Amino acid sequence: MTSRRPGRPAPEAVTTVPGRRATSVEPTIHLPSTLGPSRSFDPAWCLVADPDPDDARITESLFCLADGVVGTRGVREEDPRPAVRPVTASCLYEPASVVSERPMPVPTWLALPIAPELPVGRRVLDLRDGLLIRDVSGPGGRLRSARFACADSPGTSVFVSEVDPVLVHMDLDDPGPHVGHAEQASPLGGGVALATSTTWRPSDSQPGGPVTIERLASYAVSARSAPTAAAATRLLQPSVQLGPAALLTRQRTTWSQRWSDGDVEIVGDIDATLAVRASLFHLISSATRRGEAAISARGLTGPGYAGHVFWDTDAFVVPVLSAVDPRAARAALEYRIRRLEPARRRAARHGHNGARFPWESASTGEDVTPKSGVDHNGRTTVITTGDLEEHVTSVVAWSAWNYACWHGGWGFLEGPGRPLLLETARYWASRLCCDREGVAHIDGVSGPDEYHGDVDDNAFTNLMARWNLRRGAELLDRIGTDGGEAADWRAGAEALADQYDARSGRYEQFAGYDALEPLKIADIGTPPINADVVLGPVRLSRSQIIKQADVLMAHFLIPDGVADGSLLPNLDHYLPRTAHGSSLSPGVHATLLARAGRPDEALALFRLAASIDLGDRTGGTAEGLHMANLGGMWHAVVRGFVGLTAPNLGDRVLALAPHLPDGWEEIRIRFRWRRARIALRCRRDAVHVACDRPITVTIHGVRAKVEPPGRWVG
Ligand code: IFM
Repeated sequence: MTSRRPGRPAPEAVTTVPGRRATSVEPTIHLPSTLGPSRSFDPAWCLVADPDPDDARITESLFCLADGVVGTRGVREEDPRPAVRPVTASCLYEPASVVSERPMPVPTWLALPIAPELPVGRRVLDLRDGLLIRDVSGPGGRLRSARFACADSPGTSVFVSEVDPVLVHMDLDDPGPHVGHAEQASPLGGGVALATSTTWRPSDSQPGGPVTIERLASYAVSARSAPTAAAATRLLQPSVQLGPAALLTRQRTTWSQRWSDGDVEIVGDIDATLAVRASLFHLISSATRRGEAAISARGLTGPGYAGHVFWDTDAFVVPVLSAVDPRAARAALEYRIRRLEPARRRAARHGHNGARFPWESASTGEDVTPKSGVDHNGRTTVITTGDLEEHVTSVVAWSAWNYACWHGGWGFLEGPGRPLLLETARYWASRLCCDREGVAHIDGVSGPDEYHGDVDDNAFTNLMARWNLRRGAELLDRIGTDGGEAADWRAGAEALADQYDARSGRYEQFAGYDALEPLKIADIGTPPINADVVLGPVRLSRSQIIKQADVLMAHFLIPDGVADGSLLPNLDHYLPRTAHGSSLSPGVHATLLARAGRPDEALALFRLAASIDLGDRTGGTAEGLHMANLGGMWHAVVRGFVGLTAPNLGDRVLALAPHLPDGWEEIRIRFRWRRARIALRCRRDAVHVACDRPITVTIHGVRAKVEPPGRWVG
């Protein structure tokens, strides 16, 4: 099998520091005066980009501002034709071929007739409230601008600038408001309408002084029917009445609440703090809280992977949202719930029961994985991932269960989440094949390691299917409408081959893996590396080099579903064979190394994860940020270094097992769990637990009850 988008080989040099934190920046950030006083620059909250024409598209991804409905890349406001379309709307696609869908082009709200002669200058993205600020002087004059995507009014964006009149290329005698409209419909039924209102006014105090330009824009977006311009205007009206300053006040309130519900700070490591905060910012920004959230592999930050939704969302993104923004997590699960019918049809087409979710999903819920691609030599290759990567189905079920453990409880699983558990279990029950000895197998799949396609008994796929069957049976027991299915599912789960060898404590990745050429990654280069480019697909598929965590994904997702004591033997076996050729990989390994009590090794992988987008480490950031990797950094800190485990349904104790690497004095995290808001400060010798309701925790197994407002434990 060939990998779909080989990309360029990763550079040799190892950067251990995220590349977008400036060390010397003026202590004050100047805003256009309409938006209030200047603010202080805080290196733990501010991403900075100096002008660099070579990486403009990378910065555009990193500076994308999104609100779950639309995302606007960090293009300069006056850029009439940026290389990548600047605006993306959630879950809005058009047909790309007979089988596929791609994001529908969306009209842009920017492209102002100002300052074409000015350089882009230094820009700061202030994560505290999602304000993108630009302050640039050139031979032609000066421009100060700020813009934001209204977090409490999704679809609406604000741009304000103060600019020398000579740079303004429009009739300044007519201050407006100038109203604009655009509409675009998708042949798939959905569409978008845009309304803008633009005003400009000369300086009151200084003749010939800077002109203030304000533009407000609202997008009405629907995946089902094309909205009218009137609908967009109705959305825009309240914002026009409030004006930019009041909208910014609301923006601050909304983001301050979001950060108080979910934050990460690492005392002693500003780079790590900034990396995780930037991750949280972009993850939270990519999800709507109403209806359904279609969170693609690149969120709303760029066109990579054609805007398709992968298992990345269910395994890496939804768990973060479950802990920091439960309504967004619920909306992401709703996206899967609303696509059960096509998943059922797909299972039926293959002669199975239940529901099989697609490897790549867009608006319809049919599988939209392309059937061919182009490799690094320009040759057309067959893409088989859509047929073979079946594990997405059990990971959707896992994501629903995990959400229930954090928030939804049995109520969610017995109600709207029920088919996500039961229909997937039904699929696996009919997908298993028993041999004469009564051992059940799953043949002809690809696990997460895409270097080895079409294998039998992939340990991860089988372990997840077993987990899915057991949890499905548990739910059937609870709702009491069984008819013998629960017993069948339990029997299937017990019969499944899992490739475990009790003597070595190791899972063989799939039947026959151990007999492959015993190459290690050090034999061919330094990860991250595109091993398919180095070895060629044929030799690669005959070697033990793997693209990303595969067996270890089971330890990552279902630690209670793998053999006791099997984490270390599998880490020590598979990590030296892993290319980290997928951005999903470093965060998983960082999490597991920290959990295994090896925090310094974990930190190296964490830094690799941080460099993937902040340093464009693998050359893919221009096409959008890697959502799974952003999630992976949160997992590494929260589930890895802090060692936080939310209890299973029915249990009520939060477990912590902190392991801090050298140089990290304290890890501070905030999250929500069930009805509580919790803040932890983890040091090597003690943990401060703050909460707004009584909770019970264990720290390295020692139990403590904590009453609000909290106390030191340990
Ligand atoms: O889902 C991933 C896959 O695991 C590896 N290739 C890229 C996909 C999208 O991020």
